[in-house]
Amino acid sequence: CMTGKSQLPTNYNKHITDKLEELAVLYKARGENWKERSYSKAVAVLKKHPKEVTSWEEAKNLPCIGESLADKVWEIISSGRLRKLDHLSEDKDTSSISLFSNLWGAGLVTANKWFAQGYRTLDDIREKAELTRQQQVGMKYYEEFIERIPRVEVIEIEDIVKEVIHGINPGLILVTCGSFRRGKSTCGDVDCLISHPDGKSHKGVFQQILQKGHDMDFLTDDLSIHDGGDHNQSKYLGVCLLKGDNRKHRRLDIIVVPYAQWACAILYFTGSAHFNRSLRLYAQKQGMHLSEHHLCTDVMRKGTTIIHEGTILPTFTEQDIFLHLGLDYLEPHDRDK
Ligand code: DCP
Ligand code: MG
Ligand code: MN
Repeated sequence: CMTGKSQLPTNYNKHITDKLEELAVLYKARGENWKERSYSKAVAVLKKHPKEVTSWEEAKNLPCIGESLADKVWEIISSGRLRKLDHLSEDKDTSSISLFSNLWGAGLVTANKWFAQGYRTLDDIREKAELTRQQQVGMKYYEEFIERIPRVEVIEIEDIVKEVIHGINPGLILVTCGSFRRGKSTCGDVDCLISHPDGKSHKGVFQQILQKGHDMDFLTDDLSIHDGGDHNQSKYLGVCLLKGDNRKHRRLDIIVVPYAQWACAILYFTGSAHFNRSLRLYAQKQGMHLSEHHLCTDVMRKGTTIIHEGTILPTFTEQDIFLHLGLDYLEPHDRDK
């Protein structure tokens, strides 16, 4: 939802949209798709609204918000709560499904399938469900993975990865992206982005990192390994463990990119995912195409399919990307929409 010519909108109604979004997620988990859609539409409208909504009438007058939604908005404004949300999050069936979809490698489709097969608890899943290799890892660390990682520990993990890459080549650079770079106090995982400014010394580094990481028992389990070769991005999703007592297994992503893609990669992996979607859509409206690899101009589309790739614009920094798009630069802290 990007409006205006040069400014991304501020969400003046975050206290309302946070709760409605949570409720939409629960409706989705329950398969109540039309409710999920109407809540999501209302959330989009409220996020774009240029001021804080303070009355029932004001809510009711907005597009996509009928009487029942205006009631919900008013309940949040007046009481700070939403009873329907409290009620549904305590509901047994709904909570089984969200319990299942918190398993790494299982989405809502799988969670609903397991529910339909009669499974209700994690033990049911562990004992009776057929798990993929990724889900088996997710199960092994279920309790550890649902806990978020404090920033100080993210830095400890980052330091180990830095030690590893600098043992390979001291000129390699690393920036931890994701929620960490957006300044969150806790993170779901650690997203390490790695490259080399000479444009060529990133080659072969990906496999060396994984080798060394396993040899020193820092990397304990792999979830997914994609080696993009010398000219593309390589991506590792896995599990790491720091040395010492009372340590927890943590989710670690390692991405190695050729330096030509650095700016677009750092922008993409900083997120948020929602911010990325808005920015891609905005680029599309300008006749451009933004990905984690490049920003292209003069893209030709037929419907939503790209029929001509266009020209890659030079982007050395994130600022360059905002400039090409005609947007004011946003600091990572302000990309949490
Ligand atoms: N990303 C995206 N679209 C997705 C998944 C990821 O654009 N479907 C991008 C934006 C994310 C970044 O990759 O910010 C890292 O992905 P994470 O899943 O690690 O998300 P965050 O780091 O933002 O949050 P968390 O604290 O949950 O890890
Ligand atoms: Mg992350
Ligand atoms: Mn991640």
